[in-house]
Amino acid sequence: MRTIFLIGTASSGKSTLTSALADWLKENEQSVATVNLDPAVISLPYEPDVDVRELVDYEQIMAVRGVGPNSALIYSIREVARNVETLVEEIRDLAVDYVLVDTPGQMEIFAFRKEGTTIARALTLERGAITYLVDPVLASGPRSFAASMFLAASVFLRFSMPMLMAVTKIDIVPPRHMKRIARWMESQEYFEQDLELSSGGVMMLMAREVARAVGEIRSMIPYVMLSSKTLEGFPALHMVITRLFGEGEDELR
Ligand SMILES: Nc1nc2c(ncn2[C@@H]2O[C@H](COP(=O)(O)OP(=O)(O)OP(=O)(O)O)[C@@H](O)[C@H]2O)c(=O)[nH]1
Ligand SMILES: [Mg+2]
Repeated sequence: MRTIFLIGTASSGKSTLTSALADWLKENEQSVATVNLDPAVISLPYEPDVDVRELVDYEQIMAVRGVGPNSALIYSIREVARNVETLVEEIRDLAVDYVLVDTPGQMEIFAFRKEGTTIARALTLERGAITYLVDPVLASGPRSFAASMFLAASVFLRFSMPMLMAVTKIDIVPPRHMKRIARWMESQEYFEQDLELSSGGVMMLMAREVARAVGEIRSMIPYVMLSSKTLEGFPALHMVITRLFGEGEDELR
């Protein structure tokens, strides 16, 4: 059983990718279960097999405790962490090849709180990996690209788990922009040059160090570019996932 956690900033495409990847894996004769970990979500593009909304009532927490939406999310995730065994049992009973875990929209609530790592550890019944979604909309310039890479690195630091980056929505981003992102990913020199050109003052002095750090992050975390709408990049995604799980190049039956 391989558990894949889909983590990314709000609206980066986690739920859409969960849905599309589940369908893609099923078409390739793998058994798949989807898990919704977002207590506050109203509608999803897939029918989750395991749903955290059956464990916690986000609206009620908000009403009873008289707190706002983000605090209610924090209380909800605490409640989930306390009762995580229920989810574990449900997942174990499904006995599938792949478990896809769609995490909450408010990334920091899952990624930067101890409840998130507790839940991730518990839901990794055998092997686990993270697919970190990079929203190309939030990487439109060299500086925002660097910020996106640092965010990915902080998620990598939080969870001791193999991780890959998936740059999403390539069907709606202009090809010119996608090419720039690909070159920033591939060439530290090219990225440093662009970063210098887009920066002034202190940032310009830091460009070399920032580019070096981004290069290091890139060398530690593999990446793919994909679209959950056209499914472009899905075979590459599967190949990287397979490699992360240490199962050779291609183990589709
Ligand atoms: N064209 C296109 N749109 C996408 C793709 N992936 C996601 N979207 C759209 O982007 C929006 C956000 O996608 P979601 O899957 O809800 O993103 P999310 O990360 O689950 O969002 P939250 O859980 O609210 O943080 C939706 O309108 C999706 O239809 C893609 O690959 N291509
Ligand atoms: Mg979502």
